[in-house]
Amino acid sequence: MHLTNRAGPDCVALETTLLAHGVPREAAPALARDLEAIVRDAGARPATVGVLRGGAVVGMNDEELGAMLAMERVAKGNSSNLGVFLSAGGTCATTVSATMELAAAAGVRVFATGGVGGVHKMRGGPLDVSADILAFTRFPVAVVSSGVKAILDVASTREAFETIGAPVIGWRTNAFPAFYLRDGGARVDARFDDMPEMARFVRDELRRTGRGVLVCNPIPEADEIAPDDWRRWLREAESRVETEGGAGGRDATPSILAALHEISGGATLRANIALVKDNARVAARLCAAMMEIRGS
Ligand code: PSU
Ligand code: MN
Repeated sequence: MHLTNRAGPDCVALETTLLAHGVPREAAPALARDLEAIVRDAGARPATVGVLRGGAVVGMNDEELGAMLAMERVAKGNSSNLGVFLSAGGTCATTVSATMELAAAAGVRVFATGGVGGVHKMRGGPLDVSADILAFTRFPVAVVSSGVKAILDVASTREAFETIGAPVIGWRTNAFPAFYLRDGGARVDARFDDMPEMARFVRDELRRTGRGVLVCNPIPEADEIAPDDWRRWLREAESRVETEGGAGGRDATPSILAALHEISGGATLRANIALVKDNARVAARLCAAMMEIRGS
């Protein structure tokens, strides 16, 4: 693999799929800049991850990120098709699974995203389980997220983490959050209220097991979406995507997110951006605290 590694253990990985597919394209460059600035301000170094013309990059520069986000259509790379882009000289944004894979190869231990993928069942479609889940069994990276996307079967997704034996921990929460909602209806394995304590746990766990940790940071209270609005919007978004012929496989998540952003008049987009930024802040603080542990 051709890997340009500008990162290391003092870095927080950021992914490109949420930029290229999770928000309207015109919002992506500013979000990318803001996330990198937030990580720096909180005491770590940002390392945005993507694949450009067959080369994996951990720590994309402005030119590389600008080139990717200027493309009209950017492919979505997860652990299953990452190698195809690498071998064919292709370009793709990386999802949680592919970002974990490349971050691990670059020695990066902390990664911030919005929400991880999981178990999804759309009416009439097959059972869709994101590659994100199993990536936690393979790559020693702590992923700071607002739990899993609320468009998923949240309870089954939480069970899947139990099945694969990856720890799910809460930053100042006992509840397993679901993206726009602070409480997704399930629990975390352990709650941490103190950053050095969480840093020690994460550092030791990554070393001991060689696999990932899901760190759950609920969306800030002020940005949470009212559950009633959420249920209404999701029903409408799903039926819209279905009547438009459905969106299978890799298009499912981007299509539903885009429909939600429209139906909610931008409320879900604002909430999404707010939670991603907060996750970047917490991830950077976690990374900085891990760097302070002697011998790490
Ligand atoms: N977080 C966001 N927006 C996103 C994602 C995360 O706020 O779009 C992306 C991540 O890259 C995650 C992907 O891996 O959604 C899940 O896609 P799928 O369900 O197809 O596995
Ligand atoms: Mn999927």
